[in-house]
Amino acid sequence: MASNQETAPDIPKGTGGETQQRGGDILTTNHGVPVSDNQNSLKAGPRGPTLLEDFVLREKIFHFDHERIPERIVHARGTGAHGTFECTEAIPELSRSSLFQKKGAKVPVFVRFSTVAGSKGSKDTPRDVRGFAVKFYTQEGNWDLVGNNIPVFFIQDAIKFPDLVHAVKPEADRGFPQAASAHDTFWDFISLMPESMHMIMWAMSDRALPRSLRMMEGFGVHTFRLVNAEGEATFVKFHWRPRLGVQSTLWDEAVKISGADPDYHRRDLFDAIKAGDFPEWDLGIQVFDEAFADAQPYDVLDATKLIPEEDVPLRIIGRMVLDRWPDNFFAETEQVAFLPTNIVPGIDFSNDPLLQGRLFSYLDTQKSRLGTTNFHQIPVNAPKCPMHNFQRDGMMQTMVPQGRANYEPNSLSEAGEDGGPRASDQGFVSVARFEEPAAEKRRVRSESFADHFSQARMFFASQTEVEQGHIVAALVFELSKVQLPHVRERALAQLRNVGEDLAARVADGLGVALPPAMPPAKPVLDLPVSSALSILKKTAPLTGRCLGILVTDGAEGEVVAALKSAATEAGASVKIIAPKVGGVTLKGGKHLPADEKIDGAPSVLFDAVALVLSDAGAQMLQGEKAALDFVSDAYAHCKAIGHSPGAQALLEKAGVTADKSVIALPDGVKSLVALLSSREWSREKKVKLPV
Ligand code: HDE
Repeated sequence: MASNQETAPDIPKGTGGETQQRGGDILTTNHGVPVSDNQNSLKAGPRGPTLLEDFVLREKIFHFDHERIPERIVHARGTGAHGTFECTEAIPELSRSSLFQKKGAKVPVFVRFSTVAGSKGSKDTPRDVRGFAVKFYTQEGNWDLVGNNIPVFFIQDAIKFPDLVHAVKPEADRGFPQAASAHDTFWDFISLMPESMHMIMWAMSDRALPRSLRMMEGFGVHTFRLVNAEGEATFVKFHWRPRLGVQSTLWDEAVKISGADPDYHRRDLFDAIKAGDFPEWDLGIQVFDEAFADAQPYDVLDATKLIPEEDVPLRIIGRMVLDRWPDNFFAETEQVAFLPTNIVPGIDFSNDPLLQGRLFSYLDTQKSRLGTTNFHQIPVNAPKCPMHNFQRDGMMQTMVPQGRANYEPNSLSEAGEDGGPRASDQGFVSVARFEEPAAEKRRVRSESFADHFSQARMFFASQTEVEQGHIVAALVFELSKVQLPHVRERALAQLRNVGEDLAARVADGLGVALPPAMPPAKPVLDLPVSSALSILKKTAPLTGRCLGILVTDGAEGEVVAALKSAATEAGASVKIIAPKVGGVTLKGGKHLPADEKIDGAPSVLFDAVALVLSDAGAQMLQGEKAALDFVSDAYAHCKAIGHSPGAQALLEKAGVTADKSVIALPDGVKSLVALLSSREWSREKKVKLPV
């Protein structure tokens, strides 16, 4: 086949992934012209006007003026990483996907985590659902599992999505609040949509306040299908399980983190990958058939429902490791385009009406956001397997198709030569299935979607007392921000269907009377509790946690060293915080450099703290608000506090009273580290945190 490539070998072929700058030491314009001066524009004389002729200046400013692209309508704020997915259990009997044929087989992935409601520049730690989107670059094309960290959703039908998003985003007339659901329009909409109540329970729970992106579960949410080589299909739900366990912050902590470090989650992910502590998740599936689906009191096509793990246990079939930070945030994390329509042979959709709507939305939105139908050529979006078709031209076309025929069928030559590619019997085939042949074409919601409260009640009942307290506090906080009394009342009326006790506690927290219940469309069932829905009923390892050690001049170096080595041994990290970032002089004269200055690293950034202070240092810190806040917040947030004898007076001034998580050092070094992933919940009764 004749090609220009033979005569000009250094021209990039433009297959996506080869569109890097070509290097060289000399600065050039976008068109390769060497630039002689990058400091001064071209002027008519040293103090004269700038000349229109200055193509170097104009090109530079022109390009800069257009650097931004529209942010995502939802999930605008996010961060991503590259990694690998490995099949740990082959499931050819369930799926013919090349991903799952051989234990040990690996493919590259790109993952983007996000918040939903806030703009691109909002904070990392609002109360919000988190996006958990994974692009698998398989040998048969890209599969995107575009999920969330919560297994259910607010609405059942895609037609309500624009309303939901309008309601939660900043209010139309005033343009605020940013990244917050605690306002009238959100609760107005939600309280008129009883189907959202299950998701509201999750969104008001600690799940919406993850401690780290590395400590979140992920869910495909919808029911999908797995299809084997014989064309036999089963239903499936996808789950990601973090090896670091699930962990959350407290609300008061999340609020303070957003001030101390609005980039808390992306920094945490970046630091972990940079340190070689690569986050890992197991991929689990819940597989079930139509008979199981038909026997449940809910519809598996309804995205406001989950399948309790007690009913269909998780089967772990893979492992994902994130081990490479993107080279460029914009090129990769911002331009990555996830599409639920990116599906591969061996996996298929279900009729979930929310999923069906998404199958339109994502492709459509990319044209607005990335500006061209050729967004699939951007390296992060391009498949890493052969890709060949007759789609042609369009804005920003970077491929240079070869050959004469750009249509099919054609008879110019055999497939693969000038005549181009042909469909194959190995290609994607949708599951063949009769779709209720007698059904009328109607705008309708299935009767099987009508129970809006039973699983919401199950979720609340499945939480520990502490977690239930957090849900109540979150509802009280959110509804206290609602200014329209009728909206607040309607929300309370809906909550009565979830639980009388829950609604009464929220009404009490608000200081308002409980309104009459809103009659549910269907009787609310008392389903068995599902312990898998609670965070605190699961154990969390120490790995990935961070100990903050506050030091002053004259501190005992051996204690700091012992803490460091115990933490490192447990897989945790350590940060040294000092009155000045230059560090301290330890007892004995050795210098200890600090990572942070005390008011730059409040204790909300750490999982537990140690106060290794000299008597004089502790005395001095008693007069510093930042030091008192450091200690009193660690205490109020139920974190373990280790302290050297010198710190006693500071503890007292900060209001700390003894309990088993206030630990004397140096004896308690190991005990302190052992508490890095747990909290002293008994303090919640002593310290009334603001809600
Ligand atoms: Fe999305 N969603 N969504 N969504 N979604 C987008 O696509 C949409 C839904 C999710 O990191 C948008 O590329 C509709 C459920 C994630 O780039 C948009 C409906 C779930 C991300 C869109 C839903 C999600 C998005 C905005 C209801 C969990 C971020 C930009 C039918 C299973 C992906 C974009 C990333 C992003 C539409 C509901 C997850 C507008 C219409 C349910 C993780 O197309």
